Amino acid sequence: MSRLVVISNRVPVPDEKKGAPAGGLAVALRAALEERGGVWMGWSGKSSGEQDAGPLSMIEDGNITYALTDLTDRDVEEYYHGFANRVLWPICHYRLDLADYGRKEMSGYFRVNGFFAERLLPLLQPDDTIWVHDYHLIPMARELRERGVRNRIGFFLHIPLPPADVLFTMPVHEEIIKCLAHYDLVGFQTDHDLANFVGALEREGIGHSPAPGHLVSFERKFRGGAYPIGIETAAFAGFARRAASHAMVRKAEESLVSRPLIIGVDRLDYSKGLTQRIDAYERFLVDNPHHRGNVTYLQVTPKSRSEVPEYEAMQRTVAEQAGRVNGALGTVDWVPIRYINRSVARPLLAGLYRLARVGLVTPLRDGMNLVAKEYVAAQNPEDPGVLILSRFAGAAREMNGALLVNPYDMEGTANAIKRAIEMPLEERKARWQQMMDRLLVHDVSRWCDDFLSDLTEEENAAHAALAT
Ligand code: GDG
Repeated sequence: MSRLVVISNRVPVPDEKKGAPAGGLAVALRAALEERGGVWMGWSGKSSGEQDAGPLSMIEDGNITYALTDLTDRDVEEYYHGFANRVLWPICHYRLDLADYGRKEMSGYFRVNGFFAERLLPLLQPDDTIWVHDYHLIPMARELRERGVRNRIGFFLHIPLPPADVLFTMPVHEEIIKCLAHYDLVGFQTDHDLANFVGALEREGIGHSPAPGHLVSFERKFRGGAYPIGIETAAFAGFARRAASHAMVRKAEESLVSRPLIIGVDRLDYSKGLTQRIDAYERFLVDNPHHRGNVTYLQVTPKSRSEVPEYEAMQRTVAEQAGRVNGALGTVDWVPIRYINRSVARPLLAGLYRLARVGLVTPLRDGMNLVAKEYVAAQNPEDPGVLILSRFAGAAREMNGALLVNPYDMEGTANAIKRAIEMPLEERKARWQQMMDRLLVHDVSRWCDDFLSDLTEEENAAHAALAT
């Protein structure tokens, strides 16, 4: 088995584990690296100011080497806050209204990718398998190839890939597609994302798919596939079972005084549909007065990307909205929404999932959404809760026991909340079992294995081949 080299924007180094920002990527990849040994490289999250970054900082942990680089202020501004989070993120989440395209940011994005490639080069061995993650690093393979790297290089996009009409609003879309053609394998969360990619190639006559999973574009042959990311299902289920006796979880349980709990857990991000969700919950309470005072909605929302103006504004909006609902509908002995605007510890989170009768996961658009999967895995098999899931989350393609909702349809979501709260035990069990069976098989190790075996299989030996 060859070594694995992972490149992602942020790297969860061991001593940062506790305070690491919430995110699905960290949990998913450590397991694969531990098994194969190798390197995980990325940005330290620190700025070197106006000075060029110093040497890589290297941290050894068992058979994993973490390699971190600082970036200059200008790099952080243009590459991270600029092109990645104010162009690629909104466009891939269908928010054309929020995209703020600038040539300076775009060239910073490509420059920083070149810089990462330059720094990675001395760490590479000839038979390493290289796995690049997410929208920050799309040009990485091209940058490495230009520096003579012939290794297998795979790319996984954690966020959605929108259809051509949306993608092409980005002035530099053709360059982005060209960059993807330098990988041996490009992985998406769902078959819809893959189909959107093929559609984008065909729409402008810049590529096609001669056979399922095979792609040709800009005179390069490569592969594409759908690899829905999973969680460590069995481990997380055990973790949640044990967390039930955690002191804070017990306290939370006592404070509910037998009211059913609805839980939402999301980074503070406009893609997660928080304002629409609170509207739907309010509608549920207004339409169902008998449930008022008899249900509690806990929304855990760690801050995220606060330096980006849209996120800063949203932080205020959501807090105000929760406050308004509590002011309008709360009573002296009942608060409709408990809103926590910071990260909670993972054991507490697992215990809270298990306590909750309803998991409310209603993003307007989401690559996968691991919260939906964690919520299901955390349930007590004898008394499982109900997952309400947006049809626009990648997870909706798999979670067939969920109540699927359209998050733009406030009444529909309000009705689903009512249905979930009132759902009889037998139906809850049947729906949960269906989802859990799938999650146990399609867990995160399976995801890694599927991607890596497709990336390394012999049939792909003519990797990064020029199309003839
Ligand atoms: C991206 C894509 C895709 C959240 N709050 C707390 C906390 N979290 C953890 C959750 C979960 C993770 O963060 C969030 O993962 P999601 O998948 O829901 O969303 P993104 O962060 O947007 O992730 C997404 C994912 O990548 C993986 O491919 O599914 O579509 O956008 O693990 O548990 N963890 C702790 N405290 C919190 O307060 N400890």
